[in-house]
Amino acid sequence: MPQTTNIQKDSSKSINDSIFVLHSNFIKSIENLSTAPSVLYSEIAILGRSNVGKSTLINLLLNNKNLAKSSHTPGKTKLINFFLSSWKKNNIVYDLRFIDFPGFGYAKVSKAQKNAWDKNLSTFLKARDSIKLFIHLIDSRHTMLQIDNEIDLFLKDILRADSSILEVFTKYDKLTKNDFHKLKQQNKICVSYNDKQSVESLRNVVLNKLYGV
Ligand SMILES: Nc1nc2c(ncn2[C@@H]2O[C@H](COP(=O)(O)OP(=O)(O)O)[C@@H](O)[C@H]2O)c(=O)[nH]1
Ligand SMILES: [Mg+2]
Repeated sequence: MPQTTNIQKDSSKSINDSIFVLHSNFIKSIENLSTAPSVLYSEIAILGRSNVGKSTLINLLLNNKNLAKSSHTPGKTKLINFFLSSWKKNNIVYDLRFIDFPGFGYAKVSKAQKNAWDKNLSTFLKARDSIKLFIHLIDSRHTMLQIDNEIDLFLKDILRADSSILEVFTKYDKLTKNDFHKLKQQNKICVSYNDKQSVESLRNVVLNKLYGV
């Protein structure tokens, strides 16, 4: 699989080195597995309940605020969206494919539609073995929600030996200083759209999880 382009390897650099986002683009939207793009890259699934900040985080990580549609209306995204991004770290270029998923527990539909949609998502996530990293977004203000517990159990259940789960706490700008420090003390990864450094650090964690760099 053409996942990395090795220009010049320098393993002496630390995990916090700068990552340059060379290029990012939208690939396609799909409804289910049958029309998913062919497997060419390591894929990163961004998951979490509606409105937790999935689309916003993809735009931040991929350095293009117009890629994933962010909305003030929970549950707007119904399709599974694929994006490609090339990142350069220590002269090595990494091609990564990100997948933006509609929120689990999609809000404004009937229970039957919601169940059908959750089943569709589960089928996709179980079968798509090119997903090497599942990023589970949790709202830092509401860290004990039932839906996040369900997502966590589900991901642990489908996790393959060559993939991993990463919990990321969003919207930390809305926390009191005290609550923020509590999360940081537990070594939780916190991001905010007001904090570029938090996004840069997360890019480093992503490359570290996928490639150990
Ligand atoms: N305060 C704050 N709001 C955020 C942050 N990230 C996203 N939001 C807002 O949360 C809402 C939902 O974001 P969105 O990315 O569409 O969530 P999604 O449904 O999970 O894709 C939007 O109004 C965003 O502007 C953040 O870091 N801080
Ligand atoms: Mg979204």
